[in-house]
Amino acid sequence: MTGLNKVTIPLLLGVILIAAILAGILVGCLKEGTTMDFPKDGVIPGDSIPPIDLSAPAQTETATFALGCFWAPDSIFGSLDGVVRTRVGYAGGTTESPTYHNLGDHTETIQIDYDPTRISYEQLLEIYWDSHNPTVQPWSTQYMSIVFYHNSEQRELAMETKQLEEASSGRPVYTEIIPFSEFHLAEDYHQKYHLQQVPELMKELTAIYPNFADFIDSTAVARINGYVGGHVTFQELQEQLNSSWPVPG
Ligand code: MHO
Repeated sequence: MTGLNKVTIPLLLGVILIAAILAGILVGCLKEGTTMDFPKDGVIPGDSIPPIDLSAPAQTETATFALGCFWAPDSIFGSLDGVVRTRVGYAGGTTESPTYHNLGDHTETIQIDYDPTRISYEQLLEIYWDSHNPTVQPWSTQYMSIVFYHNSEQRELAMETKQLEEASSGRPVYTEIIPFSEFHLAEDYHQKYHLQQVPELMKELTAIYPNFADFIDSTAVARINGYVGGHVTFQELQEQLNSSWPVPG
């Protein structure tokens, strides 16, 4: 009996440990939005370039933000009406040709091209402040909170809204507000990350956008990434994909 226990108990503990590790991995995957339940087929009707990508506005402005890991912001900002393109990369540092595993002093950053007649920089800033907690001191340069302004108007708005954040939270806000200088595009596997975890959708989309640069720059792809992240419903997504941008003027 004692002999049996000597073998059985450690074996049982081992099995429990393995089960706990597997459960942990599963919960981690759910957190990353990889096993969500949503339609994964026929997202683009007719499997051809949708209206939203046939009429992208020629005039856009750019916003550049750092707010922690760039995967979720790519999906949050990509879901917004008025956002034309998103891309993720590294900015703010001096290390030449940074990569994810050799970031040096750069920070994970998202760049957003938007149509200022459809969405304002102020509206983007509102979403920026709401999408992270800038009162928590960042653990590393990689995950700093930074607004990289492209002009003095953006700088003013960033400073004003940072003050409002400090007033409403009653705590210091660690966000830096610095001039934009350079943006280094991140590796392909980081672009529209949540969407890239859904093979059914990727199969459909890479058939429509065989060139990965077109995939990154597509408004439709940004919206589908927003949908996978849970920021728009299937119906809202369909309306977005089928809408055309108004001709300016
Ligand atoms: N490795 C972290 C963050 C990735 S983000 C691109 C995670 O798995 O959540 O820094």
